[in-house]
Amino acid sequence: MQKIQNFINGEYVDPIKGQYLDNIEPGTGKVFAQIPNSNQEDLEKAVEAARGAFPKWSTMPTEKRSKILHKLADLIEENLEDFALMESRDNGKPLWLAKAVDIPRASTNFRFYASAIVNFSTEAQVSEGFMVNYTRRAPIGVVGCISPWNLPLYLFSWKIAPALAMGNCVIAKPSELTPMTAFLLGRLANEAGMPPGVLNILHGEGKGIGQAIVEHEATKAISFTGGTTTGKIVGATAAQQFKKVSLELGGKNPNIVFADCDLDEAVKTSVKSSFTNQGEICLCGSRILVEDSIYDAFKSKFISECKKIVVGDPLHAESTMGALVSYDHLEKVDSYVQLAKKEGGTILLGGKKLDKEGFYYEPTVIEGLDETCRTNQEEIFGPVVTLNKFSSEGEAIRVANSTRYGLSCTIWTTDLKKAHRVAHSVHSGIIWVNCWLVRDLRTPFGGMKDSGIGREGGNEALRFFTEPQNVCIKL
Ligand code: TXE
Repeated sequence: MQKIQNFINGEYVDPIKGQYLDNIEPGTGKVFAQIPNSNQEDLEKAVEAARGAFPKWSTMPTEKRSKILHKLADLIEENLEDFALMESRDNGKPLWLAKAVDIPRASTNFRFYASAIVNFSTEAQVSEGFMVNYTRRAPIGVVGCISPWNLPLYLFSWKIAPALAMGNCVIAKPSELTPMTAFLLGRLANEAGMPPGVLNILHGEGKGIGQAIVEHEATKAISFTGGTTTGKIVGATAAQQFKKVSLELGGKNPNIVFADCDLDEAVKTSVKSSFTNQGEICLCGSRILVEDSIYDAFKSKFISECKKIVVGDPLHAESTMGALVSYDHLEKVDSYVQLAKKEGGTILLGGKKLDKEGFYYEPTVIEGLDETCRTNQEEIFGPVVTLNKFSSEGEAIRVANSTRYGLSCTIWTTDLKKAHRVAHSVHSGIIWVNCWLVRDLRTPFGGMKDSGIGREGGNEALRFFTEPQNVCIKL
């Protein structure tokens, strides 16, 4: 069985205390690797390495840093097969999905920020004849990046790429449920020419090493993606030391289908926005709101398309959906379906675990639930969606806004004015009109309300990883 290591100062090393956690393969339910359960001593080593690497890395010519990140992007592409297989076995997602989306997009993250950094410019304000102000955007120093299990390498790279591009040294922790692709990345960082200590990767439990990274006085900024409950703890901890913090948290995203939409397109994309990656994407549309005049038509088409989904072994090409990430998560998802029944919901499709080894759950569609019930309020983060009727634009907006979350929303309509009107009334950081999950990496990414604070993406991320300093010169 494979035993993975931490990556500190350009070397793979065992955890100092020699403690490990089992890593379970969701597709089989069996242990397939062991991962370090790192502690404070491992962190001190990583801090020492990162601090030592900072003076050189932060003053390296931008073009040179950019070249290293481009090379890292190339190497991920060259190792696509290995990365995709690891990601699929680690997370339970279909192998074809990891190959087509997760790993290529992780490579794109490095390539995007490698290019962005050479095009990045800071602000200057000139008051003619009086003064000139310019903003110096210096890298912060050592920063902490903590990522979740649903899109393991994609979200890991989404955080570390802008931090590194800006000249920071990183201490990163992938989720203990999906550590394998981050582990593979260390070797490629060395091959790409990244100096030792610039990127350090520690594995282990959130409450242990994750919390320690946030608490350590060396990490001056924390970029976190994960659950809202954990986000609260991370935010509160970071606030004690006035650290910069970016929190990308959960969602309970509305998918609003107006009667004047292109129904076939709305159905086709809604199947994807409900069940891609087993519904384990924070941007999935888990509450489908349909205008009453087309409710029955939408429902029958949607259900018949959902019936075509094949749940099965993530490594099999014909599986549309793989396994959920863990036994605990499977139980959590199932408990929400049981709750939905108690709350009066009707299960139109699915609603059961699969009778096989591994953590498989049927794609599940529920109707007949009030917007205030827990099933429609809490993030389930699995293959479970609710169908709900609305009778007016005002009602759709009110229901869309009725949760504590505000991450994303999709609007289906062919009426341009209505699309803008509704978009501007829904409290979500990301609005898609007649599409879903289409991303331009230059745009701000993040949520409102309990879905988080701060924005990632493009220049927002580059700016986050700097300490702005205004310099004023009197003329
Ligand atoms: O995430 P956690 P969990 C949601 C989803 C899911 C729920 C819980 O609803 O069911 O969150 O999932 C690290 N200090 N999302 O428990 O705990 C942890 O080790 C520092 C939405 O798996 O938030 C991991 O690396 N770090 C989400 C990361 O935080 C800590 C994606 C995320 O884990 C820590 C995943 C601490 N005190 C789950 N405790 C999204 N928005 O995409 C944990 N961690």
